[in-house]
Amino acid sequence: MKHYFAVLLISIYLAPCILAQDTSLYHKVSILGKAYTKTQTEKVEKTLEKMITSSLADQKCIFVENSSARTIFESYNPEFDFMKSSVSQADRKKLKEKGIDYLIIAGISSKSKKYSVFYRIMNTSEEKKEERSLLRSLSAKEVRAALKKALASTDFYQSIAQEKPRPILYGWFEEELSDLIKKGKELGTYLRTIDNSTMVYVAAGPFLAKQNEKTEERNLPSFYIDKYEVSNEQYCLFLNTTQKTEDEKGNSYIDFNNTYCSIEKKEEGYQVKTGKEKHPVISVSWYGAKAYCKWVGGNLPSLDQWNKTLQGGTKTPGWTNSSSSSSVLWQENEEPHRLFPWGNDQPSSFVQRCNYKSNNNVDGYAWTSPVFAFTGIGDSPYGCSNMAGNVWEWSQENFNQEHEGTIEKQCLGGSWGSDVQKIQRDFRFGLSPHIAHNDLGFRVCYNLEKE
Ligand SMILES: [Ca+2]
Ligand SMILES: [Ca+2]
Repeated sequence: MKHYFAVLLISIYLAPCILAQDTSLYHKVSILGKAYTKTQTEKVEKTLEKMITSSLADQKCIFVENSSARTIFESYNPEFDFMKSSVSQADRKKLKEKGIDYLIIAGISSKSKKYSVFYRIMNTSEEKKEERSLLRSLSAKEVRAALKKALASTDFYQSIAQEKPRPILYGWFEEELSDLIKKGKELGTYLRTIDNSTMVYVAAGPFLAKQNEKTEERNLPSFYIDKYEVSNEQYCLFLNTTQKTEDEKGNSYIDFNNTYCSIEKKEEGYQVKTGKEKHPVISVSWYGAKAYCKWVGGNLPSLDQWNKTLQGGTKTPGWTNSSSSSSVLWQENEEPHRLFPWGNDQPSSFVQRCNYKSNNNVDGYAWTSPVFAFTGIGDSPYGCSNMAGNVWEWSQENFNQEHEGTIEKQCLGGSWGSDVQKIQRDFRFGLSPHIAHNDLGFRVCYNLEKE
């Protein structure tokens, strides 16, 4: 997971904006893939600042990173909510009143681990809500060229040589952490900042996979996977940020007409129906699930990733024998081919462990439950919740069956409407990627070692 970003890449995060001051830009630059010190990043920052201010002359502008800085930005600027690709007229007006002429949205977009830097420069006087005012768009190539020039100066390299690199940060399993993921507060949890998602870590190593009715040991590289199904609240953030409800081929992401869909379009943007914020998003097509994953830089889980997360590897995290503070120890997996995330016990042997079609709704839910409702009690060995029940989940695995010209995708894990057979590990079925159901959602898998 170390230093695989071969080229010079930048990410811009918003620093506290002091709008009242008359200086132009407030931002912080970090170069991914290399541990740079604060002083080093400030040098790069200055270069960028010069480059952009020179293109905008004297006009006042502020920097906004378009995704992961949302929380940071809003905590400093609670009166604004413009962390969307499209900025509302009301927010532009507020900015204009503060004397801000331009809003610069900057960030990195990633596709198959190839990152590009983008800028959008928006005129706050622009009155149309939907239309972006692109005064100038800088390509990654232009930005890199400018940075390269700055970095080539002797001064810069001399100062780098004198400074110590930033210490490398480690996760709960002593794996090296990337800049994109933070260690969470709870033992074994991680935070993906862009959508505030909690993840768990599945370490590299063997697990038991089923192949043609035989069981074989198979290795997988390490990955992170969402602890919970993606919620309505998170999907709503995605819709409001990207302002897209279909991909470039016109494949729809979400079926708002489905009676059970808990996200609706209002004049001020997409909103979750009250009380459904923490419930899993449903009525999403495979395309809609995939687009969300792409937005956060991840992917849907493969069948192997799903099964390993569900049943554990040949070793599993020994939560109880771990010292509560620093890292997690390992132990033998006593049920390496288990039927349910928690083991081979039926879901209601002693306690209710998940949301499925239980007799008389004894699990407490006739329909979806909040994504964290069975945390702990129904978790997989790695701490992943709802891998049995609540909603079926889209995977990236094909079902090898054509349906109106498209290949079906496998749906995993069962739902609130599934009986006990259908929430077991090996029960799965295929659906056309266009389909959106009221018991079908997804979660994100985040493989940092691929490619
Ligand atoms: Ca139920
Ligand atoms: Ca599920």
